[in-house]
Amino acid sequence: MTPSRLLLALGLGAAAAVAAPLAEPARAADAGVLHIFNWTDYTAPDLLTKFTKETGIKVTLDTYDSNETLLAKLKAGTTGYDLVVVSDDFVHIFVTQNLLEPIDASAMPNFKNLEPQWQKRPWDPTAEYTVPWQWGTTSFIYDTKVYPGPVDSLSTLFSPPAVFKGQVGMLAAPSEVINLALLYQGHLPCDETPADLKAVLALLLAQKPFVKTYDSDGIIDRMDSGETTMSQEWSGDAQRARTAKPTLKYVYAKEGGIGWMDNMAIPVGAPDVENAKKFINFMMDPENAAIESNFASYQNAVAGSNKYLQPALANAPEFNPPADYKIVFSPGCDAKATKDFDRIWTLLRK
Ligand code: N2P
Repeated sequence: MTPSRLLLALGLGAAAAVAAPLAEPARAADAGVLHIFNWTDYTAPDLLTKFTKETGIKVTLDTYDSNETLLAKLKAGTTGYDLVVVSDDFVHIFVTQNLLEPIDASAMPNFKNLEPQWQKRPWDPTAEYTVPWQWGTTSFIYDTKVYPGPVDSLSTLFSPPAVFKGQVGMLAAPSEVINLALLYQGHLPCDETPADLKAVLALLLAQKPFVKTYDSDGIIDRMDSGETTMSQEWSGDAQRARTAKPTLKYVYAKEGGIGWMDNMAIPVGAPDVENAKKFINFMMDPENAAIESNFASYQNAVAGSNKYLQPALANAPEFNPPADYKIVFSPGCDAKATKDFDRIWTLLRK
């Protein structure tokens, strides 16, 4: 699949979120240390060591499990973080709420290394706030030893065969779960039609007895131990799970899957904007981008990085969606859809 084909599926979201009051800038006690806040299990340790070696800048890393968690943290005020990673569909929410610092990425020396189709992304057309981190798809994995299949539909995840009772893992964020359920039911992400959302809630409530846990962290371990035998999953983590346990299979469902790109950004109030910019520029180097892809198993947006990929990753099915696979990027939900999703999520989780 070429990224240009992917771009066909992209759309612009309506920015309708309410502006939050600005937090006082953080004053980190350890000035000069770069504080990164990224998704769990998503930052190559070698990359941080290399960055420190090349620049002398020390790095700390904290993690979160969803865009919703990151948003809540930044909205709550001073965090002391210099660099965060936001998914495409949430960028407009962070920008509208004045949570991101303009960084003018196109003026950075390595910006030219980005593949042209990722230099102008619909969620940040002039690279005013963000630079691509990695991209992938969201679908699910299952253990072929527990259920031989064949499996070609999201129905296996949402209306599971009896053998999966109490053994399904789902991601822990409304945007992740509801958008995939909407896609399964033939709708687009961020759908606000009351009847469609009612049907999604009914689907998720019926699925609930099959669900062991809603948890976006620790999926690989739970699938490896057999605590869960089927799980909603992101493509790269699915590749890593299968490498640990070869009976696992990532499903390219006939209904399609959700596509996403995560993006580096600098939060307003970051104590070390200049060091964060150095790190962003560092990540647009082909070799560095490949170190990250080789660790997390997702595609990056840097031209020339492919030659540094490990063959096991470059040839992995999770890394290479079939040419006819329907990948749907979420346009980014507006305030109304976000509220609807939160209501469904509360009803599901109570
Ligand atoms: C975490 C991967 C998160 C990617 N391991 C979700 N966009």
